[in-house]
Amino acid sequence: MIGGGAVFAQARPGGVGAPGTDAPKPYGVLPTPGQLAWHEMEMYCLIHFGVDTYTDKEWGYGDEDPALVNPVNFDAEQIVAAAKEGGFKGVVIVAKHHDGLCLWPTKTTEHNITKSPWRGGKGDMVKEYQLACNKLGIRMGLYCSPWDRNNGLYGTAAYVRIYRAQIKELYTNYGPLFMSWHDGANGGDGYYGGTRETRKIDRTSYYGWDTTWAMIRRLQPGAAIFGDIGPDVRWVGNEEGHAGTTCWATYTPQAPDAGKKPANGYSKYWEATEGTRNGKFWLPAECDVPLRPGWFYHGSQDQQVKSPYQLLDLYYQSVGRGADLDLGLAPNRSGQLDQHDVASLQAFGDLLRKTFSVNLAKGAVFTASNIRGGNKRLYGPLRLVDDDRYSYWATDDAVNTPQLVVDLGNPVIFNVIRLRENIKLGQRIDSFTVDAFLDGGWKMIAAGTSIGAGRLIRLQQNIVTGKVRLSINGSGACVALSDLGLFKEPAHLVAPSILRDKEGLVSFVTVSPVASIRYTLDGTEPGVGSPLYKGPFLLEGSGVVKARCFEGDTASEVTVKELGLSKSGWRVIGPDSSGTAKFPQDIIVDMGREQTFKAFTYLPRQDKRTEGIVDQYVFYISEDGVNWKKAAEGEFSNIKSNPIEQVVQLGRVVTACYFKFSALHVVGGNGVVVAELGVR
Ligand code: FUL
Repeated sequence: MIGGGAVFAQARPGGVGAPGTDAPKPYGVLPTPGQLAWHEMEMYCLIHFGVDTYTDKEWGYGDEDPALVNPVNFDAEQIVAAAKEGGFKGVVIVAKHHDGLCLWPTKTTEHNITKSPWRGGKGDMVKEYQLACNKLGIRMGLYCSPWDRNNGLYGTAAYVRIYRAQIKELYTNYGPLFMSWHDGANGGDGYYGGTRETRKIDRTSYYGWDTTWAMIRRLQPGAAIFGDIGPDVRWVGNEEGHAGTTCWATYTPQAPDAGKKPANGYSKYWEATEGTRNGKFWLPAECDVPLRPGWFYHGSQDQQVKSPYQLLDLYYQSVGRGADLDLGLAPNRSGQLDQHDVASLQAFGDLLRKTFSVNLAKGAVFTASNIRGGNKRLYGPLRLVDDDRYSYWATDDAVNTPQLVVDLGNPVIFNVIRLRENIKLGQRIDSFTVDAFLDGGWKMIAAGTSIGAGRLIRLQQNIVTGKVRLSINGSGACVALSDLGLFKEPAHLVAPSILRDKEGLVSFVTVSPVASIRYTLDGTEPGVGSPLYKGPFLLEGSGVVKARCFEGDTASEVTVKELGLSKSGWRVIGPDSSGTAKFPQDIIVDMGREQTFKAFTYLPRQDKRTEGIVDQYVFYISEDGVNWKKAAEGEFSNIKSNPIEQVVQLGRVVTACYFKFSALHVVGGNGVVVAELGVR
C-alpha cells in the first residue's frame, strides 16, 4: 500500500446547484485530512539523542553500554521551547535509533533507558518530551528505527514482531502523535546479540509494512506516516533540506530495478526531490536536514551550527516549494541544546516573524480576468488575503489561464511573493509568472512552476511598485488559488565566504562590495577591533578562521571555517582508477615534510552521486612511505544520505611525512571517489 489515498469530498459552499456556486471539481489525487494537517505544520524538528551522543558517532554499532547515557541536566522543556521559538510546530523524537537503545522503559528488550544511571534507572525520556510538548502546545511525533543493530533476532520474523510491539507501546502510551517517522537505512553489519555479523534483509518484504501501517492507523489515526515511499509523506531524497525548484505533492515511487515493487530503503529516491506531475499518490515531500552537520551532537561541531540566514535559505527551499521542513536538533551530553543552537533557532524565528507578519497585498484592489460563476463572495480574489488556506479565488471550468491585477494604491516595497493553492481540490497549477508595473510598463519579476501547499519566491532585489500582475500560464483544471502575499524580508549584510587554495592562501569573498571584512584566527568573534582583511594571506597551519562583513552600523553573520594543514607540496599516489579494483584500495599522500596533526578529514564527492563513497576505512601514517602504522579505523555512518566532511580524531597527536587512506568498502560502484583528504 502506498498513498494516503482517500479522496476528500469537497463541500459545496453555496448550496447544491445554485448558479455560480458549484465548487470546482477536485483535480487528480487528493490529500487526506491527516495530510492536510501535516501540510499546515510546515516546520517541525527531529530530535536525536542516545549512545551516539556519548561515543561521538552517527550510527551506534549496537554493543554500547546503556550506562554511557547519563544526561544529568536533561530538560525536555528547554529543547522543545527552543524549537517553538524557532517557529517550529512539532517535534519528532527518536525513541530508538539504529543502535537499538530504547529511550523509554520498554518491555520488549532489556536494552533500554532503565539500564542507564539517568534518573536512577527510573527515567522515561519519551514521557518527559510528551509532557513538555503538552505544556508548550507543540505536537509530538515518533521515530523508532526499524534497523536494530543490537537485537540478536534482527533479520528474523521474531524481530519484526518485536518492532511492532515497540511501535504499539509507543503509540499507545505517548500519543496523540502527528507523525510516524520511518527511516530507510536497513540491514548491514552490527552487534546483533554478540554475533557481530552482516545481516541482509529483503527491504520489500521483510518488514511487512502494510501490516505495521494498518496498526499505526488504528493506534494513531491522525499521524502522517513518513518513509521513502510514504504512505503519507515522502523523503525528499537528500538530507540537505531542499526540495526541487519544481516540487509536486504527487509522486509515483519507483523501485531501482525494473519490474520490482518500491519499498522503504528501496526506491529511486532521487526522483522524490521533484515528485511526479499527476503522480499516482498524494505523497508530499519532507525536507530533513540537521541544524549541525550531523544528526547527533558532536562537540567538534559547536562552531558549525547553521546560522539564522542559512536556515532562512532552507525555509525558502522547502516550505517555499510546497514541502515541509524537518530540522534535526541534537541535545548535548548534559541533555540540553547548546547555546549556539538555541541562539540560532531564536534568531531564525525572529526573522520569519519579521518577514511574514505583514502581507502588503492586504487592502489592495484585485481585478481578475475571470471569477467562477461571477460569484465574488465565494470565489472572488479577496479570498486570497483572508488568511484562510482553503478559501480561494476560482475560475470557471473552462478558464485555466486567468490573470489577476493587484492594485496596491501607493507603491509598496516587497521582495518575497507567496502563493498557495487550495490543495483540498488537488494540485492544479503548472506554471505562472508575476509582473510588476515599473517605469510605465509591465515587467516580469518572477516565474515558477508547481505551487501546491505553498510557493515562496525570494526576489533578488526589492521591488517598488503600485501594481502587480499574476498570470497563470498552465493549469490541469480551472484555478483554485487560496493565497497571494507580498512581503518584505529585512535587509541584511551577507556574510563572506572563506576560501583557501592549495598553496595555503586564505581569501574572503562577498556577494557585493562592503566597507570592510574583519577576521580572527584565535576562535573569538570578529568585531570592529579585529584585524582588517586586506587581501589573501598565507595560513600554513590548521585552525579556525572566522570572518564578518561590516557596513556602517551593520555587521553580517560570522562565517566560520575550520581549516586543516596547508596542502602545499603534497603528492598523491592512487587510487586505482580502473573502476574494477578490489578492496582495500589505497590513496597515499606524501606530505613532503614532517607534519604534526591529531585528526584526518575525508570529504566525499559532492556531485550528488554516491558511487565510490567510502563508508569503511583504515587510516595509516608513516615516516618513510614504506613502514605503516595504523592510526584509526572505522565506518562513516550515514555518509550516503548525508555526504558531509568526515572528521576523524586520532585520539593523540601524531607526526608523519606520509598518510594512507585505505578504503575497505564503498556505498556503491567499484572504484573509490574522494573529493578531499586533509589532516589537522
Ligand atoms: C537516516 C538515519 O540513518 C540517520 O542516522 C538519521 O537518523 C536520519 C534522520 O535518517 O535514515
